[in-house]
Amino acid sequence: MKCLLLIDIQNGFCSDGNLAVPNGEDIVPIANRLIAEGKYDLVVASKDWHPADHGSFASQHPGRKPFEMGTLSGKPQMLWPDHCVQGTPDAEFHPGLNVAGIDHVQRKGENRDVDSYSAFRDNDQSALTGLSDYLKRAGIGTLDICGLATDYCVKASALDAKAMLPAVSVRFVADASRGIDAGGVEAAMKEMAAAGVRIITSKDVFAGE
Ligand code: VGL
Ligand code: ZN
Repeated sequence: MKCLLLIDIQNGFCSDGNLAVPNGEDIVPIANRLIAEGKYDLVVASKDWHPADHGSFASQHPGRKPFEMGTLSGKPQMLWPDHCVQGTPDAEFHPGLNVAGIDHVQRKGENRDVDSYSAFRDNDQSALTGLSDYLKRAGIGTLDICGLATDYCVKASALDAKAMLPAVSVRFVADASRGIDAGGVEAAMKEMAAAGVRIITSKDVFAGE
């Protein structure tokens, strides 16, 4: 069983989004090709899905600006612009994404007191989203992960997949992903590789690897 996990391919992380990832929308046609031609048994997509008063938003910390470090529930927290607020266009999937090809949507980031980069669990590693049980029940053997942003939610999801699904082969599809910061992307790739995540491209998938 092969599963494709698309991370946060939402308007908020594309150009004109509230937390735009440079050229984020460039991955949409690649994601669509993966959905259509990647021979996946299961396609799952996550959505960053924040309440309007989420504690990761700089707007909730008087005097603080986006992209400054702050604290949330006593832990260091990057303060973000308001993004992916539940029910707003910013939180919708990119309009070019083939949503009909998605079997299951996993929301995350709904608790205002903790951020949730990973599609599997909150950043404090306590509350689970339910995705690991869902994938275990589905009996998957290979999990290919891509999306936005490589240096935050994609990395966190890939590392959690390795930690929480030890029997599953986890791969990061590099050309189907974009990051917020170039240095952060390089560091994220090293961290994923060190944890046993295989770095591949969509070409490898189409070649049947
Ligand atoms: C993300 C920062 C804040 C992401 C989500 O999807 O990578 N990054 N919320
Ligand atoms: Zn977020």
